[in-house]
Amino acid sequence: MADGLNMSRRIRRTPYTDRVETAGVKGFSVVNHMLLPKAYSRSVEEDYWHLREHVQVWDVSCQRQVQIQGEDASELVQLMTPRNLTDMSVGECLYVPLTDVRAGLINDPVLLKLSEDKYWLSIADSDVLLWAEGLALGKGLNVQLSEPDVSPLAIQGPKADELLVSIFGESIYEIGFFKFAWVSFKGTRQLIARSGYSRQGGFEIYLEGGHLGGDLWDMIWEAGQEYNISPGCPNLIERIEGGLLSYGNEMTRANNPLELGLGKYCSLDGTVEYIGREALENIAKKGPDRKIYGVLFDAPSCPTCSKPWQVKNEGMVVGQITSGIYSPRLKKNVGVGLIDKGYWTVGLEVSVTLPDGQIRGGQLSNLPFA
Ligand code: THG
Repeated sequence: MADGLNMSRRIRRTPYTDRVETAGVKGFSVVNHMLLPKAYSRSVEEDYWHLREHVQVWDVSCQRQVQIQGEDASELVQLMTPRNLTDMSVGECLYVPLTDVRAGLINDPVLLKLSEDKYWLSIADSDVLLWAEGLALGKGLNVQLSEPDVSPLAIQGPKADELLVSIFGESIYEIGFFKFAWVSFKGTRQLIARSGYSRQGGFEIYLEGGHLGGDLWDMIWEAGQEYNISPGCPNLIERIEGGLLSYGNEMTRANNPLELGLGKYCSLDGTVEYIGREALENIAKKGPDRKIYGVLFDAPSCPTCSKPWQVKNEGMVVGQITSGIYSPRLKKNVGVGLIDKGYWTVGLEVSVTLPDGQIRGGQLSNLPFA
């Protein structure tokens, strides 16, 4: 299959793309109509080990912000998610499923509360701004919606704390998980959160002002030399092992939050009103028809999963894998996907059918993988 990406203006560059190219990027994906680096000179496996030991800088500008500001901002944000936001404080980040009227998933962003009347939804790959515009219009809400000039740069890995302390000082240590604070950079105030799309710890700097992108990258890069920094990107092995879901892969609007294990982020007792509440409560009453599981299956390494792979038990199709890759740590392939009701047993013997027809033996596993 051809993998080349023909660039055009419609595939937006980021404030860091020039640096990413200098750093030797080998390929991109497109998320939110924007470039996401997918590989540098080293293999995914080498990057995986490096991420677990050192520190990496990731251009995740494609995590665009949908800014919701105004008198009715809190009302609109609550309308968009089943997660109860009543007690959310300024300075907090929350992972929030967004649902449509059938409780299908629209997106699974990180929500940031900047002030009592200002929020950012840091989105995965779908056009949330248009959905929000439509809701605001239809409900007659007093909000201003925009995609501000904000481009997250992630610093991930066990040495991220030390690296950022060396730049911004000891106050970095005080930022709690999924909390944010402000740092000064070149005379501007920038938001920094302890978050990111890995389980290795780290931060995301939500750079406001794209013209500062090159300078921010350079500063992190230079200070990072002491910590064996590398350019990187969300790592598929690490993400699957860590049970981090990917919108468009593990979920689309055909899926609801309960089957994806996001029930802990859903209010189901009627205390808050949101789009899709009735549908979600009905699914909860009945129980979901399928549930997300890990699948650990035999080597050698599987190809890229661009079309779901059937998972069978005793010859019966019981689910499908939507992302998979070889784990050099577990010495098996790790996959993730939805499994039908009746087969929800960790350790259940299954087989996975790869695109070339090969059948590999495996077992259902909990997420994250041990
Ligand atoms: N960071 C930011 N924006 C993002 C992502 C990110 N937007 C797109 C995508 N990633 C959204 N998906 C996720 C999925 C999981 C998590 C974050 C974003 C995550 N969840 C924690 C967990 O599952 O343990 C914490 C959840 C919580 O306590 O609220 O980290 O990575 N800016």
